[in-house]
Amino acid sequence: MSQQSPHEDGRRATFCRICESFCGLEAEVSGGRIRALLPDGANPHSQGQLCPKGTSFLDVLYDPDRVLTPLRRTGGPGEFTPVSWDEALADIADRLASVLRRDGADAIAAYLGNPNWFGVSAAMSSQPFLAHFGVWKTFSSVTQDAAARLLASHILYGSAFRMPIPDLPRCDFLLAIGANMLVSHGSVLTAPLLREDLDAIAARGRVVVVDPRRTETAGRYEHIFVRPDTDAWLLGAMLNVIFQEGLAQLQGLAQSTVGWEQLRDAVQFLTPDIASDHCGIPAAQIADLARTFAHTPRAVAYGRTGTCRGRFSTLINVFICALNIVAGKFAVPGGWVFGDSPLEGAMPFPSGFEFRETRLGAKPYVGNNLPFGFLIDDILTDGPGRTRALIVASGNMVLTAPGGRELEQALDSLDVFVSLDLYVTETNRFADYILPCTTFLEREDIPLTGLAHMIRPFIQYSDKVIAAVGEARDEHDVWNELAAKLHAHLCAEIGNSRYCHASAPHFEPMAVMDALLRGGGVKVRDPAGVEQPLSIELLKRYPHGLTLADNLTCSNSWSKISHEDGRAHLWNALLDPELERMRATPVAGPGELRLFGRRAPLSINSWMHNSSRLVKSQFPSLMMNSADADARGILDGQRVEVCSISGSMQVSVTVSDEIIAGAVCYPHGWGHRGGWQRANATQGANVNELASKTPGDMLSGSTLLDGIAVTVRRIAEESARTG
Ligand SMILES: Nc1nc2c(c(=O)[nH]1)N[C@H]1C(S)=C(S)[C@@H](COP(=O)(O)OP(=O)(O)OC[C@H]3O[C@@H](n4cnc5c(=O)[nH]c(N)nc54)[C@H](O)[C@@H]3O)O[C@H]1N2
Ligand SMILES: Nc1nc2c(c(=O)[nH]1)N[C@H]1C(S)=C(S)[C@@H](COP(=O)(O)OP(=O)(O)OC[C@H]3O[C@@H](n4cnc5c(=O)[nH]c(N)nc54)[C@H](O)[C@@H]3O)O[C@H]1N2
Ligand code: SF4
Ligand SMILES: [Mo]
Repeated sequence: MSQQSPHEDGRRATFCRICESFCGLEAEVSGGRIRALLPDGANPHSQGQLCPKGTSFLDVLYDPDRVLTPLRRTGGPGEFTPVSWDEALADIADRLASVLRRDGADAIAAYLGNPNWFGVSAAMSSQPFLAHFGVWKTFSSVTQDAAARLLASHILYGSAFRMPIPDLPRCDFLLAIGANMLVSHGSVLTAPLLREDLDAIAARGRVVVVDPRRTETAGRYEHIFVRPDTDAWLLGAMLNVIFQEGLAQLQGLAQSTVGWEQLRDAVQFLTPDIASDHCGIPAAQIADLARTFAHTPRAVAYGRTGTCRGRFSTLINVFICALNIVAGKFAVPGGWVFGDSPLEGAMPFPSGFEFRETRLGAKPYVGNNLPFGFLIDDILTDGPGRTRALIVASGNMVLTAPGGRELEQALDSLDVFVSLDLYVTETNRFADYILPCTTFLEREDIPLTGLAHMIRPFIQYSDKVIAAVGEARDEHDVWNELAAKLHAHLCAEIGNSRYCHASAPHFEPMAVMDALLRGGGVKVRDPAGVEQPLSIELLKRYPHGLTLADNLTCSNSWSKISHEDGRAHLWNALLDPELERMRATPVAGPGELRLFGRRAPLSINSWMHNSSRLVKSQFPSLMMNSADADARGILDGQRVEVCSISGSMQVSVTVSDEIIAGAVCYPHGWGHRGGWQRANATQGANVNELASKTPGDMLSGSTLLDGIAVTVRRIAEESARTG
């Protein structure tokens, strides 16, 4: 079956790129418009699985509030006038050129938001542009969701870009820490049939969820309540029990790792009793969990964002990997393994971590990301080398990152601020230009970010389903044109190869992708049964996608370690001060409240709240345990003020024993006041105004988002504002 071309009527196979599941979609096209988005039952990977965000994406594609021409700021924040692409790009190029002439690349910063990683066009072209002009002040959503995980990978495996995944199809015991997999649909994990996979594990074994809230995932399986930001104690104590009770795989550790004795000594003080005081889990349960984990042959510990945004996130992520390795669950079926990406052979895996000297001191630089707070300070602090120009690609930091009003002030003070987006957002309302980009339905792609994290190796190519709506352009076209106006041509440097003008005269990310696939070393059979290297051409012959293997190899994970000695490093001197800091941390006192986040099935971070069918049933509220509500005289539904050292918000309360006492919980991505009218009309506050720009985990620079110390007090009805 051959691929149809854009505009052709009929049913078109493609895939969703909102989250990491990359579910197969079928688009019904007539007259050049998509009339419906349906689950693709013929997609062998997702087999008809699709969540309501996928089917509702037409609300974004044809949103009357979507930006469809370049906009130039002509007044206060949010006041824009349409301009032509030529005019916009010429003026942006002039302004960037004068910043470069005057202050050099130090004065330019970039923020790449979450959707940037969900498409070949953006992911493969933003870096070449920034690298060409020497822009190193790069920031992203990673500081808000995974920097600690990347740093742990650098420490253990020698590359921040190597992240293991749990081999769920063959595992009998899943310990999920700080991950709400049934709502998020998995992160650093591509498994569109996740519910089926978890149900199957629970049927043959156990799924144990460690979370301060009885989430949708915890409620369906086994749940252990933990106090926010205390997993380091739980995991350290589990490791200690495993070492103390002779459950560690010492022979394997001696052969294939270094630093395991240091790890063993480091956690020696962490008895289950001490851990229990901190995390609130009974000591006997901690010890039992450690024993069961070690004794189950096919077990795996997996953590996600709830382990990446506290004060000890690097330590926690090292402990999770170490738990798997020490108990012999690494590189085995059902355990903790590296995925089998078809790009593997063509991709380099550099260390991805250093302390970078900046004019405001040394900062961790994790996977090319600086701590977000540094961006704010760097813009607002006078002196040579200060950031004067900012390019944001698919990011909405005012609602997703820390900084609050100070961030807004910084954004409004820039000489040049350009945003590539679909909407006028809370962030780019301060921009000089908004450049309208295509959505995933208007561009060709492969599930790039998912390839290394698929529990069942799979790949799919989708052409654009329809031509770009309005004047929207693919990200790579924007970067290309901007580069051309600055008399530059983009090239991608990948490993020792340089891909310039992959299809001259224009830098074509998909042509680079094709070269990488061909060079990746994976061979597959074409529909006629002839073995061929993987290529885009070949993938076009499988419109619903191609299964590359039924299972992961697993045993090859040791060979994917990037350290020169080929071993996993279970300890690093960087962790010594972290451990000391942990030892000096007191147990949470009575009456203390820690704020953490939650996701909703019908939301995706900050940007699908303009879809009526998705938001009409969503009423964000502060979840609070009844004991904490009673102690403060707060009733269900009442309005409260929540204060941290960084800011405050007024919200309504849901009293619920779904949440542990001593904590409160509020979703992020609300408090809209951009150009999205339906979103602006939603209730809800911007929880990130309570987040500090000073990192919680100094080592990785991660933002403290889960475990923010807050106070909550009831506000008199008459002074309650909506929001
Ligand atoms: N308190 C708290 N804060 C959090 C979190 C939390 O749990 N709690 N979660 C964090 C996490 S995990 C993340 S990943 C970050 C996300 O943080 P960001 O990446 O900063 O924000 P998003 O909400 O994903 O917004 C993405 C922007 O991209 C635009 N966009 C969508 N698709 C496209 C596209 O195809 N092209 C272009 N050019 N633009 C597009 C949207 O309109 C939106 O403005 O938020 C983080 N912030
Ligand atoms: N529906 C929906 N799906 C999404 C997104 C979305 O916004 N909406 N966002 C996407 C993105 S960008 C990402 S990164 C992924 C995230 O994927 P996940 O990490 O699986 O999703 P979260 O809901 O953030 O899960 C984090 C869990 O950690 C818990 N938690 C908070 N603090 C702690 C703690 O200190 N210890 C422990 N053990 N748990 C804690 C929270 O209660 C929450 O249940 O989801 C993706 N998928
Ligand atoms: S689970 Fe994720 S990829 Fe699948 S339809 Fe929903 S948003 Fe799209
Ligand atoms: Mo994320």
